[in-house]
Amino acid sequence: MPLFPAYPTRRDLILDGIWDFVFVGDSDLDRLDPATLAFTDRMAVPGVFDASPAYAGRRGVACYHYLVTVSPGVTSQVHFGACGFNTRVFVDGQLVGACDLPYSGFAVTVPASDQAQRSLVVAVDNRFDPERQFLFEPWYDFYGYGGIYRPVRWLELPAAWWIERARISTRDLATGTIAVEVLLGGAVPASVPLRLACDDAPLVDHGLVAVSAGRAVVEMQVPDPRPWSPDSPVLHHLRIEAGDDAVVERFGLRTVVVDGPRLLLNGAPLKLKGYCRHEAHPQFGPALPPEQMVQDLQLMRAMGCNFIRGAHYPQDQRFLDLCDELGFLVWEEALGWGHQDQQWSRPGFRAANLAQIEAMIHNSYNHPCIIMWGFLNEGGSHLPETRSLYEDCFAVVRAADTTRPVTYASNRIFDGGHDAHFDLADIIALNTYPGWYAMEKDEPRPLAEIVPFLDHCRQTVATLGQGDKPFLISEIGAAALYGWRDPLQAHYSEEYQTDYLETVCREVMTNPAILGVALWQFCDCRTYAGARALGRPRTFNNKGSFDEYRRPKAAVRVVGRIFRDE
Ligand code: ADA
Repeated sequence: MPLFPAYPTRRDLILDGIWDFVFVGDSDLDRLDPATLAFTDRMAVPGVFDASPAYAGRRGVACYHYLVTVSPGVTSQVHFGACGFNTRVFVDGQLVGACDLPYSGFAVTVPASDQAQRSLVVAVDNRFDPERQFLFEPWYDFYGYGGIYRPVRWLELPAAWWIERARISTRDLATGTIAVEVLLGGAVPASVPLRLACDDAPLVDHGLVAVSAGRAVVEMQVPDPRPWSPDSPVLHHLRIEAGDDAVVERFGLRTVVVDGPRLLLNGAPLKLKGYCRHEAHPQFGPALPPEQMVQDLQLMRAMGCNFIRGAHYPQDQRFLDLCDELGFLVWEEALGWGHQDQQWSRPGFRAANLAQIEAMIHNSYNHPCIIMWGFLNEGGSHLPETRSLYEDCFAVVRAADTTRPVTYASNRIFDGGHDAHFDLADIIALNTYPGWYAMEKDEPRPLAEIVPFLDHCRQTVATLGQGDKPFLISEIGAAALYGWRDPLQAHYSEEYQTDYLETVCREVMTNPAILGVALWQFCDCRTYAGARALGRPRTFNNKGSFDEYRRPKAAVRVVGRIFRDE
């Protein structure tokens, strides 16, 4: 379960565990009648059914069932950390909610009943259905699993109105001044009584605070303000009481500011060193157990990393909690990959992107670890026809959060196809693979291409008039098959990957014009099957510095030495 928000006065049921299960297959999700289902199997939640060998490769509708014991006569919310791809939620046979945004946290409201046992059915569909699924496509370079990816929580609500969340923003670091925006739900009155307590300090009565558009806003000072940073990841807690409800949120005091080509954390310039990381494991798919999350961060910490790009979707709140605690800096982004015109010309695509961005910011706002938002990975940003889509995405982020820079990962420094939207971004972020996808010259070990090409990229960004912004390498890397040592030290050998990443990391660490790097990628992960996987031996993206079981390849020692500055 994510640690925060906590609702200390409510009945809060964590539904993670073993649920009833049936794979229905080729059925229409929107015509499903839960009364007709016979649950013949069992399945773990969180979990994806097609990571189970028994259901490997299956696509279609799958249903999960759980009997929940609740207080009769009380309205509730069910919070889902994320499901995929398309989800319908039924309680006692009635549809109570839907979500078509894979990897997104969402909540559904469950009307009260006089029964103490409620039958919860969650139906998911993992088919690439262009009519219904706008954010996941079969050409994405990571496997699309079906199931309940993240924790499920049943929360009973106070009678009339309640606190949904509180968003906490640092206003002044030195004095510890914060703005607290309390988001309210239900039949909210025109003003609400607010009492706030920070850390161990006593509750302070703020009296009746006016509510506008479901929000009540107050400013306050943290009693013993200590800034959050990777070296000192201090976290504060805020308890908010309003009417019959209370919430505890955790936050960090810190500022993130773009200053010309520099990115400042609490006023000091950053050098970002780290990896792009998929939530992926051969046995669990994207439903990683917390043990694996902790291990991943320990491995990266040992290498001297301070930065993770959460590729390519909103992250598990438990993972972000850990990043807050261990002092990692995170780029969180909406789900996307190599968009093509059949996607952005589809009517629902834009709305789905904007909805996911809003949900991502709503869910993750208080994590101090998040230092930038992103979206539309390699989304056709060289094309004039994508301009308004990018503009809308930037606008939605900036309307929801003015405290963090916004960016997107572009792969568009190609002659004849330069990026056309960099002017919108606060940080220039480039995915580039010189020395790997370097087929024209067909040299055995084209390592010499790397540094000149990175220079060429920065010069091109400058000629596009964007040279005064921070320049971040959001992806770069080379594949190696774990254990494959080779006298030629050729492509796919651990030697080539090691030499490649050494070249990249030395350049990043010594070149002050480069803000940092998110190497592609932390560990190998399963990708598409079928002919698309040619070039993806084993149907894995093998550019991990670790393999899919987190066994280190030779590059780990070398990258670690450079990142740790030994
Ligand atoms: C892209 C993409 C990654 C991965 C990478 C690769 O840059 O964003 O998800 O597919 O290429 O391995 O080629």
